[in-house]
Amino acid sequence: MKVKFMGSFFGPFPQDDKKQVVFAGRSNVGKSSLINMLVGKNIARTSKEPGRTKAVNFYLLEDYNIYLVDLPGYGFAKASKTEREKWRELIENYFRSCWENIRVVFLLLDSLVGPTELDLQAIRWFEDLRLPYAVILTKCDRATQKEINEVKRKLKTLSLDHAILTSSKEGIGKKEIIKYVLS
Ligand SMILES: Nc1nc2c(ncn2[C@@H]2O[C@H](COP(=O)(O)OP(=O)(O)O)[C@@H](O)[C@H]2O)c(=O)[nH]1
Ligand SMILES: [Mg+2]
Repeated sequence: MKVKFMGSFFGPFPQDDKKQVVFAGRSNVGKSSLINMLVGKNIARTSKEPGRTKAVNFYLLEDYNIYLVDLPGYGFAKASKTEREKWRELIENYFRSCWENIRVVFLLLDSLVGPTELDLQAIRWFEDLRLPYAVILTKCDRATQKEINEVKRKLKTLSLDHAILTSSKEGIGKKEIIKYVLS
């Protein structure tokens, strides 16, 4: 897939009317790896160390004229209060200024961990802002079927009936995400 890095933004953000597909979730959940899997090359920087992505990164899918947007992750232990406030301000500003162009916010959850308190807060936030969102389970190669079913059951209790199962390591879920993005 033809893809171009458009930059790391702290605001203002690109203001053209291309649709945006957003990847959100805890730090280290696998956002950058998933973007790399989708585009078939290592364009987004991945890291073992949580909290590396501090800006909002834009990638242009040239064939579809869609932006893939890699948000900085939340919830890494070492973040100070000031860092958390900065993060919130940045994302709030991003959602506010790009709201009309956001086609979907993918909320990434670890297949092994499931939704955490911070993920639930993120979901409430998306709902308050009337942002369309969908759940993606990452790193499914690390979880057993039983563990995945347990997470899915938990999601059902939150009325989240559909989750796309993925593994960037094993290339699982690519087709389903692309189908979702293009539908
Ligand atoms: N086993 C496994 N590890 C993964 C997968 N996706 C990401 N990781 C690892 O998880 C860590 C964080 O990934 P990254 O994409 O940087 O997460 P981000 O902080 O959400 O962008 C890295 O060490 C990745 O190699 C996956 O599908 N399977
Ligand atoms: Mg990242």
